[in-house]
Amino acid sequence: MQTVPYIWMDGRLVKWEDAKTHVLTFTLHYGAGVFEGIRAYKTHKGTAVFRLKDHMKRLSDSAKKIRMKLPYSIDELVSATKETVASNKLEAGYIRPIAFFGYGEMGLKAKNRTSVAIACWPWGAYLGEAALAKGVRCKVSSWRRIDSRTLPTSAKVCGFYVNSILASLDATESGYEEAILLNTGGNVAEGPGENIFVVKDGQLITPPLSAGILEGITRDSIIRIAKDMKMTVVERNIKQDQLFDADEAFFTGTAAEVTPIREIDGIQIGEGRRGPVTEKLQSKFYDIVKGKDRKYYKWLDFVK
Ligand code: PY5
Repeated sequence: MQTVPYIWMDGRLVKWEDAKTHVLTFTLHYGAGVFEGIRAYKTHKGTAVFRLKDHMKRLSDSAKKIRMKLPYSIDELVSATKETVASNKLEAGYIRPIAFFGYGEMGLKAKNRTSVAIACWPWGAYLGEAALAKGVRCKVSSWRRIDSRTLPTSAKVCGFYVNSILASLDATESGYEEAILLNTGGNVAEGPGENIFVVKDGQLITPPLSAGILEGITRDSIIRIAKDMKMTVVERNIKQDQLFDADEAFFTGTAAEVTPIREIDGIQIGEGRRGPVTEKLQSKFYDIVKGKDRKYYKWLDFVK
């Protein structure tokens, strides 16, 4: 990975190479920590962080669901993020805040001190630059998305990503680029780190939050953009075979942005390339994050 000079850790900027923690860090052992993925984009008015406060609000909500008290307010985390991006002179890239229980006791009931770190680095297209235009080939994973009766799936918890990692590896080791996970009820849930949308007969369809998905901020942005474009957006369950009938399909996520899906389990989706609706939404999305659409300035937080 590409490094930058500083990482914000527990209230101050430390050198990248000094942002360390003890091997008995509680979260390293049990996965009880929360994190976020945020992007900063270069605009003509300087660097802007996309929906920063919404991400920090979700971090705080995630923490609450694992009984973690964050030692900083949402506003403090927002300013710490801007300070981190600015001091590293990062024009565009990815921001990773994480809150974890540190070193102390090892029993499961331990309430070790919560540490918070905010790192950032330059990071291009998650599924590759070519994927944004061409689309990706996906595999419906044999691993089901973790169930909301077992874990608070709406939270972005470190340990939950073992499920995502196994699905990702299942897909890539079988020669695909990304996985799609069904939930334990057999409906489509999401990608390992992305929400999913399909286009059918001019309608935009995406699984509801009750499918046990992460309430993606990019998902919400695309829903709002589509509605502003007067498109019909439907949140409803999607069966696996309905994926194959789709005219178009795409992923949304901070890392993945808007990535078209061109094939699922060897079956071509639509024309087998980025569809026109996907392209329209994708291009609007990039205009917005790059500060080219005044109407959506409310989603941009300028670092200076
Ligand atoms: N679903 C899952 C399981 C996710 O991890 C993510 C984000 C999303 C959906 C999309 O949410 P949002 O639009 O709010 O980003 N994944 C992270 C990201 O930064 C981590 C990827 C490794 O995109």
